[in-house]
Amino acid sequence: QVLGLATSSLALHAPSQIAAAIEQRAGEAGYSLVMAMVRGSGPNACRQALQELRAQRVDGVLINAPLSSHDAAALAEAAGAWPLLFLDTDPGGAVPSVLFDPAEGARCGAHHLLQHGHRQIALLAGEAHSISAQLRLQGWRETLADAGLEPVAVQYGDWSAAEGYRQTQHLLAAGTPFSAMLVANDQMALGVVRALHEAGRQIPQQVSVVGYDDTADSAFFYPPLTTVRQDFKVLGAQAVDTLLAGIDGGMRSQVLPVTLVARGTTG
Ligand code: IPT
Repeated sequence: QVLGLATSSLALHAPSQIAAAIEQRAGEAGYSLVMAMVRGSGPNACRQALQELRAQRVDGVLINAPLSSHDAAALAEAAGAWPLLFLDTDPGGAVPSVLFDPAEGARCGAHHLLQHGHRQIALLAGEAHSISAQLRLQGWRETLADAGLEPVAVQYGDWSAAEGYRQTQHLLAAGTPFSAMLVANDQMALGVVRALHEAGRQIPQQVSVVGYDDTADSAFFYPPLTTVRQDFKVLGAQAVDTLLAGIDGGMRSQVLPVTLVARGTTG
């Protein structure tokens, strides 16, 4: 028996760690895993990957690629009785999904900075077309607005360290005063921390940084990264168990908890 995984680029740390966790749980359950990369964004890119998996006769598919509720619903409808479980869509949508709560994750990170007294906070969001990036950004904005604040800057990056580095250089060059940054993932935060170091800004004495993901390497940044933890092992296990239930009958959507891990980049 075979499960399918249609995934965002495995060059990114989060999708690759999620894929590893899925593969492990599938193996424990006696299934093998076939993967198809979703190249590009949107429903057509996803449809292509699903066709590749269909041709390999997988019993059900996990989709870890950003899809709006609307696009996810269209794919699920077209799949008919073939079970699809979505890992990167809006938790408010109608399709079966296993997701970390993006609103809660964003709130934790922003709250942590507010508790430390920060008022000048810059935002570095993820890829503009990604639903999770949009929902995290919205959560940050709402939490800041509840505290009577507007972000001092809003930028977007493609989830890579290189982009975190470049966007932070732009922010510094613009001369906007800021005491903290909320960054939509740890990989971008790696580049952010490097750019701040090079500019002579001390972390966390002059600038605090909060990441998002808590990938396996994040505790080894310098300083160790404060971040929002998404437990990818739990995600992988729940995703496989839910899909297997779907192959036998019904799937129940789940929202998984996130937690703030306070380390050395905030104060
Ligand atoms: C999301 C990660 O948080 C982010 O770092 C990036 O890798 C992105 O995936 C790629 O699409 S996790 C996803 C399950 C919302």
